[in-house]
Amino acid sequence: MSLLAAGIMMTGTLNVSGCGRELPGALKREETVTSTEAVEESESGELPGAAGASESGELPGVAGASESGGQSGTAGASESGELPGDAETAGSSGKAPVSSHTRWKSKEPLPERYDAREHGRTAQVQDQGDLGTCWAFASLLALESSLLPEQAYDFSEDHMSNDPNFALSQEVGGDYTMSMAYLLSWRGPVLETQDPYGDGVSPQGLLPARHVQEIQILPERDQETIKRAVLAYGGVQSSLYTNLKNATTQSEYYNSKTGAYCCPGDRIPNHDVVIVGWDDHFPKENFLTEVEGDGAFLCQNSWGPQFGEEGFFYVSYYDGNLGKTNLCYTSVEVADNYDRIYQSDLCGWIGQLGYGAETAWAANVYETGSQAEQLRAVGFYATGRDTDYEIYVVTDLSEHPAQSGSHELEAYKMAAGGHLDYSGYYTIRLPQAQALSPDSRFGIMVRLTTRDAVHPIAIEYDTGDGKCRIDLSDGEGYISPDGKNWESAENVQKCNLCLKAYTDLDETP
Ligand SMILES: [Ca+2]
Ligand SMILES: [Ca+2]
Ligand SMILES: [Ca+2]
Repeated sequence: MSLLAAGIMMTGTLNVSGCGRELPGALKREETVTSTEAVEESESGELPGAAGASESGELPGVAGASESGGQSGTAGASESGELPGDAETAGSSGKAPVSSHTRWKSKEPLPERYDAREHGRTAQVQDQGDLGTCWAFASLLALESSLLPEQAYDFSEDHMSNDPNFALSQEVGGDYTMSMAYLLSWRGPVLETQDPYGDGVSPQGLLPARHVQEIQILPERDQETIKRAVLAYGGVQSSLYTNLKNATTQSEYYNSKTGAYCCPGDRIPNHDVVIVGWDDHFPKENFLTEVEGDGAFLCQNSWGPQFGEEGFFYVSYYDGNLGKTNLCYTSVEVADNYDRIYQSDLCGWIGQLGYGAETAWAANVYETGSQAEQLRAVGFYATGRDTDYEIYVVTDLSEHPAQSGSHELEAYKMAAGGHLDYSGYYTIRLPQAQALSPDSRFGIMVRLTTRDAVHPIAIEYDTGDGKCRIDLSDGEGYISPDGKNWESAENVQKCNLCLKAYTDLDETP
């Protein structure tokens, strides 16, 4: 059979957050664009898979939505009800991953009001100054919150926003796919003390203080799930539109007396904040704009303690943007959880690829070093809600499987499988580690089926928008519509696949 044409799309509705400033038009990319002519037929009926954009219209608080949040599958972690901070103990004992899904399962009614500040679960208020680094602050404040109250960290926003893989300057801005790419590649987070903010320099060679292994992207406008995430994991990173620029500016959308913000309507978001609580009875009269009803999320900003209520403010449930894109740091492990990470997507989830169907296969081939290793886990993005995955491993590959027309990739073994409710990045620990020989080539592959998707595979590629410095020479990926017929990701589609492997080195005899 001949291969179906594969198509690439950019992730949907990605915006560069410039923290209140007007951005150059080229950066306000909100259209889905395609990069290959082969994509035409698969584009019809396209639903942007990223950032939950296809979920628009979903009603907030759909019953049961939060009950099934998280992941389930053969590689699921323990059911013991753990508290934030268990990553430390779990990681240092058996190097087991922290269960991500059990914390969602509470059937307890949600409180009408919650304030993470009262529980010691908000990070220290920060000031981004004149730079367009709100995206880095929101990411790291949410990450820090997820580790509190047991573990208090101040991570370095400078290190994230100065990362050499990103081509945007600190003045311009960034977005959450960049912070995901940075954290999930283990380039960070590093400590603030190692790379203090705002001095224009970031030392090289710093090592991450923690390893982020899972970031879930919560469904758009699902207030109940956002609230349950705040209770279970801490701060949830989200975006809004604002014409405020710092603590001293004013806006028709912001009541500085009550710390209440609401910009109804369909503006492009340009500022990132962290949701750290809510109040269902926050009076609608507190807003300058007319809102439909009471209720607001409590948010942490990065404009210093002079802004709002010592750095925090309330954003109406009826704001046009807050709650559309929601990142939750659901698994943050110790930095020695695995000895090695294999990856080719240092710039992360930039686009998506598929064959016009919900299912596609992706494989990355990596080469071990001079020591035997154990393959412990595989990591990938679910690009939409309701993703079924199957993970396969093939070891001791001899040649470039697709380029040579060989069938080596077909000799795979299934290693894990399961279901993911939300989009995001997931690390799936294999129930049984797979032995890898020294100086050998091994392939990890996933069969992904994402509801309503036509491009289920996350890829790194050069969109030409000047946001990231893409290196395609660091990967050997293959894609397939059926797990039998493979084509080169790099040679045919000019992309790397977002598909990482985590290994431990065998003890030296
Ligand atoms: Ca910091
Ligand atoms: Ca610095
Ligand atoms: Ca690459």
